[in-house]
Amino acid sequence: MSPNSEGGGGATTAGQAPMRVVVATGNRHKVEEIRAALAFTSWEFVAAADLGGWPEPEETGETFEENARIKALAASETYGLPALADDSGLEVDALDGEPGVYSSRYAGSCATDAENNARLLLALGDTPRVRREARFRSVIVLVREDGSEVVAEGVCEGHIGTEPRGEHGFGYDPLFWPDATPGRTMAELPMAEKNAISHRGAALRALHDLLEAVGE
Ligand code: ITT
Repeated sequence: MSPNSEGGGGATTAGQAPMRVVVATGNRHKVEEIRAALAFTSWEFVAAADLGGWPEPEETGETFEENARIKALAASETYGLPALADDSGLEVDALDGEPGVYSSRYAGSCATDAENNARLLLALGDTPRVRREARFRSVIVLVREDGSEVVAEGVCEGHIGTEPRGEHGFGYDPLFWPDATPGRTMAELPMAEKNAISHRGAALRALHDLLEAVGE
């Protein structure tokens, strides 16, 4: 079944209990996007924060994949369930790929989205439009109950604007103009539209395809 086809049940065969998966994140926006992007499957996503005792592991990795693995393993060990983690961020060409894995902490360890966005605008200064190319990247790690892993990645190309626009989404969405939606920032896209073109949506579809290819 194609990930976009209707009818659900792509992850389990008819009659089986839905696969319960812990989403290893403290970011509620991610949980909502993941639920919406994979709503066509019969998977049931439970937010780690809702189960209590989420350890919020330190993200000591140097890559998105390493950090996603740290979070997914922590959740699967804590809750004894399959666990899915997203590690993601913004790579700006004119800043040599920054903020990258430090996206959530760009303006400091407890920085708000608004503070991170302000720091990004400051770092780019009057850099002209042609040099404001950037991409969001998401790496998803699923740790199954038997400890085996599936890794998937997605990117979304675009550029950084000069002032925030839009109310949807989170993080750098108000500053990011996806190539796929000319005239609108990511924060001007309702969730379904964002998921259709976003890095996280692409990574989740790739994950689903990988599982489907092995009959799961
Ligand atoms: P968890 O680690 O608990 O999942 P987090 O928000 O800290 O939550 P990351 O460590 O993966 O997640 O950092 C991702 C940061 O990258 C996020 O805080 C945003 O600043 C940015 N980011 C990632 N995906 C984004 C998106 O879809 N829209 C806007 N900004 C995004």
